[in-house]
Amino acid sequence: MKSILNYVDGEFVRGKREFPDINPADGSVIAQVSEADQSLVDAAVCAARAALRGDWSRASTRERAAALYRVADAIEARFDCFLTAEIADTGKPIALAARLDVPRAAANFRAFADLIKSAGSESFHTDTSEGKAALNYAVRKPLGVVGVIVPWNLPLLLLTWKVAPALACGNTVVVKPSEETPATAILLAEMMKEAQIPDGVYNVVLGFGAGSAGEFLTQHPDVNAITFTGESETGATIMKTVASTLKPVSFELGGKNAAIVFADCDFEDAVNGVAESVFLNTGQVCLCAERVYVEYAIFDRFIDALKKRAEALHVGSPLDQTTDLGPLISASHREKVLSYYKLAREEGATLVTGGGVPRFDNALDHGFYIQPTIYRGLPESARVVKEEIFGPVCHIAPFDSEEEAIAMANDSKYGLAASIWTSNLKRGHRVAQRMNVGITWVNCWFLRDLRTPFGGIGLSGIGREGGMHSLNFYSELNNVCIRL
Ligand code: NAD
Ligand code: 6OH
Repeated sequence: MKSILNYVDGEFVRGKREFPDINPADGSVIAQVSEADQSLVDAAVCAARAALRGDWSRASTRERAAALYRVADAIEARFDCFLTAEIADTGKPIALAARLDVPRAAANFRAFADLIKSAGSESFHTDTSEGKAALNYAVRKPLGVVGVIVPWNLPLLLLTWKVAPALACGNTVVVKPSEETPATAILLAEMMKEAQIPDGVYNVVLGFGAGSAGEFLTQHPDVNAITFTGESETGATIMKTVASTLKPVSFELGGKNAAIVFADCDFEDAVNGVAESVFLNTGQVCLCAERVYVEYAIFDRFIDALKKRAEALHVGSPLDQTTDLGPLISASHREKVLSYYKLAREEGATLVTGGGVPRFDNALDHGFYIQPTIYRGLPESARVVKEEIFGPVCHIAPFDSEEEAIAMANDSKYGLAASIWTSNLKRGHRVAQRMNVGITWVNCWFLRDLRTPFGGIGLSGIGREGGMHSLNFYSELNNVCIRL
């Protein structure tokens, strides 16, 4: 049986306990994962601190950018290894991982290498009271040791989205991937070696959250900042933990995202786009739409078309190139999503399609599959319409007016993303600007430019990452004032 070991100070290290890494497509154990105990987390943080005093933080931005390019090249050179590891851990369809997850990992390193090379800093000419002048300029310095805690839905994509800018700014990192998906974080360690990133700059500790590697990392007095992507509740727990050591945090949390479809949309385009936004990655993307609002004039036609799309999705083996939907991540997550399917019935929803577990009559029956599902007929106050489910499911409701659609979309404690489907340019801008979210797409969804601000409001997060926002989080500014 394969073992997945922690990566500390350039070495692969075994912890005292192990836990199984399970393939969600058939429930089989693919590896034993070594859990980091407190002493291993201490060792990782200590190595990261020592590396901060070494060549990495003192390197010129050009040298660091060149190193990040080498990491990107190394990922691409081992594309198939990353693909295989990510698919085995997550069960995501090969076509999806090949077009999204692995390319984005390389793109993240290149984007932040480019950015750090071109990033300027603020400067001001200041008049002094005695009629003279002063010059102010800000110098970017590393934050220090950054703890990176990421979830299981887009493991490599989200990890590199944080590690790349953190390293670009000269920090060192201790990464804690999800217990469900440890493989690609460790594979990336090999790429770091190949790319000659100094030992101690990139460390990985494996394990769980509370009482395990995640909590040990957030508690650690020598960790300078925490960047976290995951559930809103976990964010709240981490915030309490880091309060005693006053660590800055960047949080990308949950969502209960709305799609608003106006009668003047390009119908086919909107059906395709909304279907993708509901079902991609089996609905396990924080940006997925779980609330779909459709203007009355096209409501019935839209439901029929979305139902057809859902029923045409190929739910199957992740290794089949034609598979659209893989399994959910785990048996317990499927229990959670199924509990919402049950709740929808109890709350009085009308089932449009799905609602259960598919049968394959082969090994996939041991996997954690679930049917793509659409409900209608619930009041806006229903829990199914309010709470994040994180599965391939949406509730679809009609609206009369633009104002009503905006009010319903904004009636959420979350505020991550929204999509708007209309051919009316003015309406597109008007409605987009009124969305109480961090990211709004018009006539598209999950179309990413890595230079743009990314994050959420309310329960969906704290702060923004992306482009200069990432550089600003992952560095400290020292303002230098010189009297001239
Ligand atoms: P999770 O919060 O359960 O776990 C995320 C990570 O935090 C894991 O590595 C976990 O081990 C760790 N963790 C858990 N408890 C901890 C603790 N007490 N201290 C320190 N670390 C702890 O989330 P998940 O189930 O892995 O991921 C799904 C969630 O992530 C969904 O809510 C989804 O919306 C959200 N998400 C948000 C974004 C975004 O960009 N906004 C992106 C992806 C996922
Ligand atoms: C959440 O599941 C998806 C997050 C996506 C990003 O952070 C990104 O940079 O595309």
